[in-house]
Amino acid sequence: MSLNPNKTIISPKEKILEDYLLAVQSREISLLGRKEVFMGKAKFGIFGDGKEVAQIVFSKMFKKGDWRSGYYRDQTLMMALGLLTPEQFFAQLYAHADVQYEPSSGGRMMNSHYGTRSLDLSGQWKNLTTQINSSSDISPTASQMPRLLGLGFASKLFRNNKSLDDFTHFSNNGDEVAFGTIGNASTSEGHFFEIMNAAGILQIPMVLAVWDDGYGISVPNSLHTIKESISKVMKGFQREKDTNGIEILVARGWNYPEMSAAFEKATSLARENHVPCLVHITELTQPQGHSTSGSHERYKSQDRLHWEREFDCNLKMREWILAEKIADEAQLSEIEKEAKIAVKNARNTASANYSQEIKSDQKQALALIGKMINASQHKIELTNIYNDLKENTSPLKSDIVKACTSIIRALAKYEDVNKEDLKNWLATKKDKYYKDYSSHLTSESKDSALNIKGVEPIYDNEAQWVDGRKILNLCFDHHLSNNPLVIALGEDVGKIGDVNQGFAGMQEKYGDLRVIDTGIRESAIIGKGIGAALRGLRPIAEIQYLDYLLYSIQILSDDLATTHHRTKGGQKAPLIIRTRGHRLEGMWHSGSPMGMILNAVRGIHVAVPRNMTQAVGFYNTFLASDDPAIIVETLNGYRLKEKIPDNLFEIKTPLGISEILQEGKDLTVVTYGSMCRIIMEVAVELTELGIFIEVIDVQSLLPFDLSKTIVKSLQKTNAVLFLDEDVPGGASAFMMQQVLERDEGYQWLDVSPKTLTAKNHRPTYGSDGDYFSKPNAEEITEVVYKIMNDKDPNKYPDL
Ligand SMILES: Cc1ncc(C[n+]2csc(CCOP(=O)(O)OP(=O)(O)O)c2C)c(N)n1
Ligand SMILES: [Mg+2]
Repeated sequence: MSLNPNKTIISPKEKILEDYLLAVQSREISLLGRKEVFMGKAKFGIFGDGKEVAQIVFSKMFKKGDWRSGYYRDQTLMMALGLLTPEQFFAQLYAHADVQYEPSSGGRMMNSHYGTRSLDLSGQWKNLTTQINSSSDISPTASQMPRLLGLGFASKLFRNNKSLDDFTHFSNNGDEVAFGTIGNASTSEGHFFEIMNAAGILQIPMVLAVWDDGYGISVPNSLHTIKESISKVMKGFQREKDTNGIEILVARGWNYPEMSAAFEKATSLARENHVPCLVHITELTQPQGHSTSGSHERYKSQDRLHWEREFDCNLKMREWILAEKIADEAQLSEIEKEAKIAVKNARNTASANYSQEIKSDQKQALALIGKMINASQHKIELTNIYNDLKENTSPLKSDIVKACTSIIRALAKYEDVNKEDLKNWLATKKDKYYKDYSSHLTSESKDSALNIKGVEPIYDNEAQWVDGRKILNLCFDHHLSNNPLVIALGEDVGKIGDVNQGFAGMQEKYGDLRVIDTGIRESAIIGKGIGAALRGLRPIAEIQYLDYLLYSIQILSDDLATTHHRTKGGQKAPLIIRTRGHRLEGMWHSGSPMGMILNAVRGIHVAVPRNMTQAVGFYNTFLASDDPAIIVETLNGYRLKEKIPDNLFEIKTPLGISEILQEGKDLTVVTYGSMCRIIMEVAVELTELGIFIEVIDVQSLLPFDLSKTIVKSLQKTNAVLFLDEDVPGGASAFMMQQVLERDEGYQWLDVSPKTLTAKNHRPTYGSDGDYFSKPNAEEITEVVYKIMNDKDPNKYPDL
């Protein structure tokens, strides 16, 4: 069957042959990549075979400044865009931990997880409009969707908000298109529908290609999608005359001109008119099956396998080139030969580059070990270790560490100058190796939130007492007026200024491009924030109640928390998530699932202010930094009166610096957030029992007490209670581990450490529900007294 070029613009002859070369090269990469895994040179492989031609056509739509948010099938797209070389492909397959060779992730992510570098080596923004940008891929299916929404949404803001005109290194008048890719099966995820609905409402420049190969691993479309077609499913989303919605286009994945026509139409609608488009690319194949983990012969019928061979896009392109007499058989064979050689060479270069550093370390280790062998009493044992390491032709860094550690252990009882040399050398290497994998969890730039010094509030004698919400309102007004990059978005944030009126009046003052109402779609809210932050904006994305953070915890955990780390400092998304929690009313309005958050979001700072002044200090800190953060305001604090500090706009709450709210000598109580007010009331009552507690508000949970205030307090009180509204074993367990283990606080204790938490269930409704579900004053008093009784039963006899 020959393709029939129609009215679409077809590239000139040479360009088509260049495209064919790339398609064949990319296929060779997939074939060779799979072999590398089976030969044990790499651990796992997933490839883009069967999608080559579609991705080459798609690549022609991109311009400088545009963004991609895609998934692991896109090697051809990345190469066609000039964002990936075959050497870099293999460097990632081998996990080369050097961004010079593997710029997507510095060897941190499994192969085919791509991304470009938005930041220079000092962590500062590059000019994003002079490069094509790819946000960094992650593995969870459809998780590229929330971020894609934000990338497209940012263009809308840059185009329509004139105060952003000066930020020419982020955008050129909002002309940038956010291009997405997703697998057919992944469209079954909720993220897909949530985001397509949001895009259709927002009218943003977004073009999403669905690569449809009929399967998601082994599961066919009949089990994934109504009518086995996502473009049919989406018909109700289709825009019509004078309505919003999306444009839906369909093209077959082996048909070059058909795809050109579809992508060109979609891109021009998106770029010029900010219409989001879905381009369903059907009839794609997956010649090597899903990944190196299995073979597709197990689940595809003979008929299907036969069809896949016949409709292989590269084969179809070849047939088309011959039919159209663009080249003859001999020329194509030459191209195919050239591709094979180029890919083999790239593999060899990448492999040599990957092992260069390790082999040099291996050599150094062998030299140091060699010096010890003769002098040692353990000649045979050492020689065996030496020989094993020497004969290892593809050593890992861990092989070197293991060998050196064995030697040092074998010589534990012997003094040897050479042993000291080896120990020092190993310590330096280990330091480097650990950094290879663990650096850049949060910003390491000069703008890191950890570098921001605290500035205490100063109060005038005449300082006004106002509702806590007013303090926040003044803060948000200040930032909106001083930094055009700041935007706020969330449910009810716009017109009514959020459910507690922190943003009251702000939409009226700054417009709906700055203070933005959204639908009820928490993942989309966070995705909008992530995408906008990746493009230089400073969003404050609101999750209305802490309990509803669960709807977005996946995207916070998988995407935002990992952005800086997984790109080894190549990308940042300094998004602030604003939410409110702790005690108020009922199961879904008074949760405090801090343990869940702490365990899920390493890489995001977590601030837990006890009042709105402290919260403002955190907003000021984070907006001056380039790290992402979650700020949990206290739900019951908006109507409590606070004094307006004289220096409200300058105050900064520092990260990881605990504050002593009350000094005491008998027992240290460690807490945060809403519990602070309760414990301060209890502290007064406790003095009547002759107990003087020291109350410490940790202020931020991630990072936690870097100031070591708690351990210093334990040196004085020798007793500790961790007080928390989370479930038993939640945030209280985290705090206890940090204090007793990390900071070695155990050594100062005269009595067992204790936690007092909420009950082992969701807090129940009503005043009594709250009283009996969360730690109450009487319970706290009882626990504190019991600790004192354990500590000194004579002074504090049983009550
Ligand atoms: C949330 C989640 N569930 C399961 C997986 C495991 N998984 C990886 S790829 C895949 C199938 C995806 O199929 P499709 O979207 O059609 O993309 P294709 O691989 O066919 O290109 C699955 C189930 C995952 N990565 N993420
Ligand atoms: Mg699929």
